[in-house]
Formats: sequence, C-alpha cells, structure tokens
Amino acid sequence: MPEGSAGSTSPPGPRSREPEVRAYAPGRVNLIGEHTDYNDGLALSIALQLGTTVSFRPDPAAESVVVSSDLAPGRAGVPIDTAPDDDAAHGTRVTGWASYVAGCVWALREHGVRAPGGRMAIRSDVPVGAGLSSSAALECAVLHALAAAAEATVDRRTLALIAQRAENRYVGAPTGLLDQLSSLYGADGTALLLDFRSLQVTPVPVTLGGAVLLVIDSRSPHRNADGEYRRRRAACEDAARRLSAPSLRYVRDDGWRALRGDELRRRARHVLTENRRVRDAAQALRDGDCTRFGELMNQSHHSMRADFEITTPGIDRIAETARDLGAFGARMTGGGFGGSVVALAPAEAAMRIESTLPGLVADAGDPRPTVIRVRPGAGAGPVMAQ
Ligand code: GAF
Repeated sequence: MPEGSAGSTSPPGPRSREPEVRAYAPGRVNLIGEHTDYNDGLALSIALQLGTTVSFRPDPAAESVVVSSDLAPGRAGVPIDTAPDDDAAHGTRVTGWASYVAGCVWALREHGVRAPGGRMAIRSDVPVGAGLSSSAALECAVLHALAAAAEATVDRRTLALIAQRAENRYVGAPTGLLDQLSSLYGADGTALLLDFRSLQVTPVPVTLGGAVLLVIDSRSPHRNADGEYRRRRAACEDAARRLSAPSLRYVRDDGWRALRGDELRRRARHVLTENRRVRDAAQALRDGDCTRFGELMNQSHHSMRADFEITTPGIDRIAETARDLGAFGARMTGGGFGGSVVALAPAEAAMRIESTLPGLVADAGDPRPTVIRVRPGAGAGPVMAQ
C-alpha cells in the first residue's frame, strides 16, 4: 500500500465540505516470540499484505463519528467525547466492534489530538479471530485517518502506544505492543526484530531461497480479551516480582529455576527461552538458514504447548501435520487458544501442505483449515488520492 499524504478522493458530499482522508494498516503474522511483548522481550514479525482501509470524511459540525464496516451490518455511532467506563464522568462508552474505533478516538484525545466527527467506512481483508491482528490493523488505520483529519503529525512509535492504550484501557484487552508495532513499521520483503524494552525496531531482510511462508488458519477463533491471556500475563508479572525484577526481560536465561511452583517456573521458562529463540531465529534469517529457522519454530511451539499451555489439540495437530508433510518448522502464531499456525516449508512441501493438510485435519474431526502463502508487506500509512 503506497505511503503518502492524505488527500481528497471524491467531490465533497452533501454533509460536509471537508476532503476525505484514507489510511491503510496491515495485519501481521508473528514468526516467533509469543507472549514476550508484555514482558519487555523480543519478537520477530512481518506485516501481511492483507489489511484494513479506512475512509473518513470529517464534518467539523458533527459530535460523533458514524462508522460502517464491511465486517458488520448497520452503523455505529462514536461520540467524539467518548471515554472508557472508569472515566465515565467525561463521556459515553461504546461497546462491540466499534469499541476499537471509540478507543482510538479517546486515546488520541488523551494524547492531545481531538478528532473531528464525520463519516467513516472500514474495509478489511484480515480474517477476524485468526491470530493475524485484525484489531491492530483496524486501530492503526483509524488512528492514521483521524490524525490526518485533525492535521496532526504523530510518529509511528507514539501511534503504537496510543493504539495499545485504546486496546488496554478502552476495549479491555491487556495486550502488548507486538501487533501495533508490526502493523506500523511493516516493510516489503522485511521482517521486524522488535525489542519491547527499548521499542527499537530492526529490519531483517527475508531471503528464503525457494522456501515459502504459509499461514494455516484453524478457523477456531482466538480472543485476547478472554481470561486465559490475562492469566498468562499476570503469571509473568508475578514471576518477575518474585525474582525482584521489573519484568522477565531483566531475569537471566535460567532465572526461572529460582522460582517455586511448577506452573510458575514453566510460564517464566517459556518467556526466557522464547527471547533466546527470537535472537537465534533473526540470525538464521540473516543467514538464509531455513532448517535452523524451522527448528526454532518447532521449539517455540513445543514451549507454547508444554510450558505456556496456550495451544489447543487442533492447533497442535495442524503444526504436526505441516511438519509431517515436510515443513522446516511450524508453530502457532498470536495470542493462542485457537487462531493460526505459521509454517516455513520448501516449495514442494508447501504445495503438499496446501493440497492435503486441510483434508487431513478435517478427517480428524476439526474445522477444515484454510492455507495461504504470505510475504512481508508494507506498513500502515495514509493512502494517496487516486
Ligand atoms: C496477541 C496480543 F495482542 C499481542 O500483544 C501479543 O501478546 C500476542 O498475542 C502474543 O504474542 O496478539
């Protein structure tokens, strides 16, 4: 999606003389580094070539943003003075899918940028609940459009933090920054090594020879606002506290051994070993070493299954089947408890996975997965007028 300045895309409508602004933001697939973001850790992610486009026609006289989406019937109204529950004195809380838009209006206002009212149309081809970050794609596209309409310049790092605040405080999902940074910093042909302690984003060129990255959507949706994600985060924070560290990032690789309680030790061990795997995977990618990269993906999946306990039998079956069919490696991607598996496979194995894996999984009694090929795509930004 081209970057550039926002501009008029059609003649002024009957309700407003303001030019329309448009913005795009992609979903992401995390290659490795799961549940590390809220532990100040590391991840290696790519922006997808699937994304969300927001068209916004501001109306300075309007007190709300009227939003329509191709993913939901009808329209939703977002008052521009909206606020989360705990700030009820100052506004009205929006619920349902439009809460992501409302959260952005609120968090941007908290940052000092007051978005105007108007009409907003949302189109997206990021599958919802697939662990591919449809929520962050929505937030980042909405924020870019609102900031452009308010004639404000907000850098990408700040936009990511605003989007996270919208999601944490308004929507109520206690997520980290993985999805927003991936969407905002995405670049063609490039993976992103994300350091959540320094918020440094290091591009890593993706050269896979003939190998193919596949995303296998289990079609069993995952949800970040649900209790298990929150419980994992709380366990990690508890582990860090017991180790007198500000977060698990400040703990030595084998620091989990000092913890009491099998479950807490395993939760911390996942995060600490996953950070190490991310570093090694970034190096394997730089070396073009698909075999090594695949081994690290498999180890990551094992750690998520045995230590962090966020996979499901269906997801495990998909990852295992992809490996049996010749993938270098396969692992669940995203928050867990459903969603997608990402696999790296030689070209021939990729074709085998595409043609036979969905049937094998369906024969085992699970929903029939969908398989797509992915490549790193461009990051979020305003869309140039055609
Ligand atoms: C979800 C969250 F939104 C991210 O912040 C991250 O924690 C991820 O799950 C797990 O790595 O996508």
